[in-house]
Amino acid sequence: MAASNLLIYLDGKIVPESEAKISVLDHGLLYGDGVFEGIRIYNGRVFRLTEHLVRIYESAKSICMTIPMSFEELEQATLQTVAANGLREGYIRLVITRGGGPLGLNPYQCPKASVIIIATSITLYAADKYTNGLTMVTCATRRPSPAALSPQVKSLNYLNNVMAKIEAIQGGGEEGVMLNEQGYVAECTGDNLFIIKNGEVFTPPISSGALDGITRRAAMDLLKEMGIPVHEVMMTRHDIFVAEECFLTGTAAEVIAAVVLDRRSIGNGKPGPITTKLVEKFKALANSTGTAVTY
Ligand code: PXG
Repeated sequence: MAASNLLIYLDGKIVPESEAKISVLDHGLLYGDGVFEGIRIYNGRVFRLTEHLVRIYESAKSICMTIPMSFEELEQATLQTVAANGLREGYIRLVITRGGGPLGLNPYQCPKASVIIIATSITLYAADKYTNGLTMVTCATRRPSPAALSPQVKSLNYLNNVMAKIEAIQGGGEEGVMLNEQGYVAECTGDNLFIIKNGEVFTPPISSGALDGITRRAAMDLLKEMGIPVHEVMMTRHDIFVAEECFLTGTAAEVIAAVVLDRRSIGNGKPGPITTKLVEKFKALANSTGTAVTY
């Protein structure tokens, strides 16, 4: 692998990537036992940092994992890692693994969780997709049932979503629509989904199995400011097929139009006016708010 100049936060120290190593006995690797967050940096500020930190502590609490740092310490470590890398635009990956321990599922045998902070860049879709919109494919792989694991836990086990992404790519698309066990639309593989019909906006409720996305919340706030009603309702693929516009939201994806689902054009097959306006508003918000980094 090519050497990088990345500086990584690992358990209290900021070290070069080549020195940022964790044990092969870490239960994050062995069992997907851990949690993560993806956060964006815009214009030297970390967007919605508090909301992301609240969510990672909630994910950890839900899986009985103690993050071995206070909220304020994790916040400072995140900001310091961004500053150490001199990043003014980019992406932060917080990863908390269960830590090393003997083989066997029992997490109580892992004395201490490990904290990893990576600050770098991420490109989910090619630049032209932000102009022309994404092609989506419905995936056979369903969102995990809440009876298996709460869809709100951003755990290190993202295999369902990886499988869905494979299906989307094999099906000739960039993004996959994931349904819940009942067949209602939940979200995409790493993004929340919205449609526009008769000038109003609709998105699956959290109870559909969608992640309570932080970009989703920001988009809903902006739409309300724009005077556009937003409804959280169960929807089927049919509702997407007959929508006027469709867009996706996510920290990595930002706000992006989706123009095809299962080879049917959505609306006229081009990013629509409400989506285009929302993309502008989101950029303005992201570039003017957030926790300032001290470089
Ligand atoms: N749904 C799922 C299943 C996600 O994992 C989102 C929606 C969007 O939520 P936010 O809060 O980001 O608006 C996510 C977000 C990565 C990566 O590689 C992370 C996500 C999705 C795709 C890639 O860091 N998580």
